[in-house]
Amino acid sequence: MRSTVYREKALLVGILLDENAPGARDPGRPDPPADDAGLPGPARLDPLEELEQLVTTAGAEIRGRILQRRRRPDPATGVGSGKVREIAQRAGALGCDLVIFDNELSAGQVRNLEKALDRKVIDRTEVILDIFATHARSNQAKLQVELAQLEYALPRLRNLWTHLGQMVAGHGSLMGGIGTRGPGEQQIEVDRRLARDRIIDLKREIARIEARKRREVSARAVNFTVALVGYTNAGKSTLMNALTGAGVLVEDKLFSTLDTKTRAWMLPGRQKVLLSDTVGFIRNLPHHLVASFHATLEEVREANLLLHVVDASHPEAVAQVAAVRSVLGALDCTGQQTIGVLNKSDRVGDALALRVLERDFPEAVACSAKTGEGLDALCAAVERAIAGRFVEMTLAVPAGEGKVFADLARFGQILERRYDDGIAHLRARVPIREAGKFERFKM
Ligand SMILES: Nc1nc2c(ncn2[C@@H]2O[C@H](COP(=O)(O)OP(=O)(O)OP(=O)(O)O)[C@@H](O)[C@H]2O)c(=O)[nH]1
Ligand SMILES: [Mg+2]
Repeated sequence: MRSTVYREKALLVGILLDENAPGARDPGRPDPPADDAGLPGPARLDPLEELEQLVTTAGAEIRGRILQRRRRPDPATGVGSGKVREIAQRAGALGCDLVIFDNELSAGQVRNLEKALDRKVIDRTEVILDIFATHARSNQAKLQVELAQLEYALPRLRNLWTHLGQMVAGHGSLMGGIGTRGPGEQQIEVDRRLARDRIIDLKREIARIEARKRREVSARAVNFTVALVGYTNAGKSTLMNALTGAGVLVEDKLFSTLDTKTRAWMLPGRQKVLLSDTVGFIRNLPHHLVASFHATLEEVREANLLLHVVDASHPEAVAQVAAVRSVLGALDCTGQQTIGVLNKSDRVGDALALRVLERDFPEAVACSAKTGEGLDALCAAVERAIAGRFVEMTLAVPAGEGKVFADLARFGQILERRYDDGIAHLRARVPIREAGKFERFKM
């Protein structure tokens, strides 16, 4: 699919929802000053910073920004008619061909805004989809992004065409308009049918990949598996490289990694585990993306242990932790054992900030993937987590019990073996979870 915001000149708009702000029902009170500089309220973090990063990553040039506090979004345009006029004016003066809203817009709001502003209007979700589309390398990632984009676009097709129909009708050059089946209306039907057919094909193809992936992941079940999860740009790939020498791409950009990479990781105690680096999360990750990246996230769902990597130097670290936990919840990964990794400790000037995070993650380890500081403590925490998951058992297994030997090979590790009169006397390390399978052979 095309790259929506490539090198376009963008004006960013954010609506801050605030109980005390003058809202649509309070027309008597004047709006606060137009720009962020004049925002009332306590000193706060820049609310458009993340959108700026997303838009820059997507390749557009940011020419200006507008913030508005409101009690609730205006149903028609999000910002209300006065602000729409101001946006039109600013966009014109700054030569912007694109207006990007930080807030999710409904199809109707996009239609109204495009009509009023006479410019392309997109929301944060579309920017994220766009970045995913440009960063997708593998066939799997490309198919998943295309599916998410089509599902996002499908309900908007009608509106786009109705909108164009109205614009043309407004200029008197074409019949049609609301409620008539003009050429636009027929075109929508064709487009929608094509989109739906493609969605069915994509889902089928992705399901095939997912089944293959599941086989691959379960074939690796003999190994202890660890997955890196975390907010985008937290340093997951840097950590993967530091721990395994994997040579994974690291960039100061959002969503550098879209495909899962798995590498062997030799712990200091000579135990080999598998470490997976995977796609980063973000607040309000478009749900179409979460759904279509199910296959990519198979490693996360199946991992024996998660390392939740946090950029501890980020002013929004606590909110980012909450956002990651919410995506993990959507993926059914909440029950998994997790170690918090407070990364970028080399950049944390404020020790208090680390303590706040540590309160959130009682067993967290502070480290720096960049300088290597604290990585030995991280390895030790992982080794402890593994040790806590296994028990040593002494077993006496009759030689004919083929299934027991197969289960031991699959789930555990045989440490000692001695045969005596058709009975195998074994000392084995097995996961606590699987210990029940061997209970009746216990000595
Ligand atoms: N100062 C400092 N910078 C770090 C550290 N770890 C990672 N970085 C930087 O943070 C940026 C993002 O790192 P990545 O490893 O690509 O982050 P990621 O979590 O894999 O990001 P995505 O794949 O985009 O989700 C890069 O510029 C890294 O150099 C660290 O411990 N200290
Ligand atoms: Mg990465």
